[in-house]
Amino acid sequence: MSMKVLVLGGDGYLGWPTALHLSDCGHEVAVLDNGARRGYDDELGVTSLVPIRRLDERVTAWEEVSGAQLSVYHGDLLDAEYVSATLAEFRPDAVVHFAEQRSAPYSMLDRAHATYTQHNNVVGTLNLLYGIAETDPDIHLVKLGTLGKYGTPNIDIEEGWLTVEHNGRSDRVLFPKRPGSFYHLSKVHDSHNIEFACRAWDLRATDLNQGVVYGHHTAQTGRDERLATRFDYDAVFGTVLNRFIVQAVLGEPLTVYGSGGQTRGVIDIRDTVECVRLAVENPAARGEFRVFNQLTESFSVGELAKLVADTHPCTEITHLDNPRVEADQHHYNVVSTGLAELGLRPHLLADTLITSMFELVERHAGRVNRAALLPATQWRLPGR
Ligand code: NAD
Ligand code: USQ
Repeated sequence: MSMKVLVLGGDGYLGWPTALHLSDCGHEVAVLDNGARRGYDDELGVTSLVPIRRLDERVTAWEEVSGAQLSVYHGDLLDAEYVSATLAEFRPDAVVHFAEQRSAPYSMLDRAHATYTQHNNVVGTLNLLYGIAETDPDIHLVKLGTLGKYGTPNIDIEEGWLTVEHNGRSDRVLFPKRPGSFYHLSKVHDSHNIEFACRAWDLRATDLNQGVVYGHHTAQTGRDERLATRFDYDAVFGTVLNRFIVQAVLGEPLTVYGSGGQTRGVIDIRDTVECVRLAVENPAARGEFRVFNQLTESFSVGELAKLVADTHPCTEITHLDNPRVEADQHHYNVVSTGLAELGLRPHLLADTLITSMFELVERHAGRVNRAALLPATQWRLPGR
């Protein structure tokens, strides 16, 4: 059944391919973005490794390639009236919310970047919750969360909820969170606000606690170079496996922070877009705050570096003093059954994917700003 889906953050790394995937599956899709991500590039003096077109050019290209139209909204989630007016005009069945500042190092640059991140993310999501409640509480909110909300507790990580027994009584509570940056904390605050809105206003929401994403092409973005999504490699916005692949191709050492024992859940971008489709097409019930852990495998950072080095000849691995505050020896076992039960068939990390990404990076290597590869953000305050 075709649904109307509004994709917030639809100009970003994940939002754009997700919009195309949903459109390709027959849904009527609109994208909303305020262009903030392109602004961070200007601020940091970097660009996407792969050239990306303006949002309106991308939309025209998709129409030429697929025959399907996408509606575009240029606007900011911080503008509550704009958010409500957009919801009232487009009348979505589902809203997929990617539109946040998503870099942990960016949020840790200084006080201004920490407060920007939490204000943008938490207030944007609150505006959206009010907009949905006032326009049509039946709209399903599919919210991109992050696996890093949980941190690395010394117990198995359940799918959002935990049954606790205490002094002879028992309750089902949100799983405790101990995240590792002001960005990750903004996602915790979002989750609490959304869970409360589901209880208080009978909204329906799915929180997708996604691991670190890798990869670039999806079935749709690969159909025309004008449909390419962005690819970040710098130390602020680049995610770890994508960065290691760029470093290997450039002949730079792979920058493992600390011992490399820190373990993270990961997911291929082709599975990200599919997970969102599964969540959209199988909505949460009214009043339900549903949580899925969105990862397909787990690796330590050291294992990821070794995988890349074993695939690319003459690659060195270096261990830098860890600029972050995070455990590098810890228990890590994450439950993730919800999306598999809805039918997810994951793409597991393979040499062939890594090799295909070497080719992609080689084609665009001249665009890399090498100085941006090394981490400049320290989690600890100066002098401490
Ligand atoms: P991205 O920065 O490439 O895309 C986010 C988009 O949202 C950008 O285009 C930006 O301009 C837009 N945006 C930001 N604030 C906005 C606002 N106030 N109003 C309107 N638009 C706004 O990020 P991404 O990698 O595509 O990530 C998307 C979401 O997925 C984020 O919420 C992120 O936390 C989550 N996530 C990403 C990863 C990953 O590895 N990339 C992993 C887990 C979760
Ligand atoms: N790391 C290195 N070397 C590098 C880069 C990173 O050792 O050159 C390590 C980091 O210390 C960290 C791990 O790799 O332990 C992952 O770092 P990352 O930058 O790939 O990912 P992170 O900061 O956690 O953030 C990314 C996305 C974010 C998303 C999160 C999912 O930017 O939007 O929420 O992945 S998760 O990690 O599950 O929270």
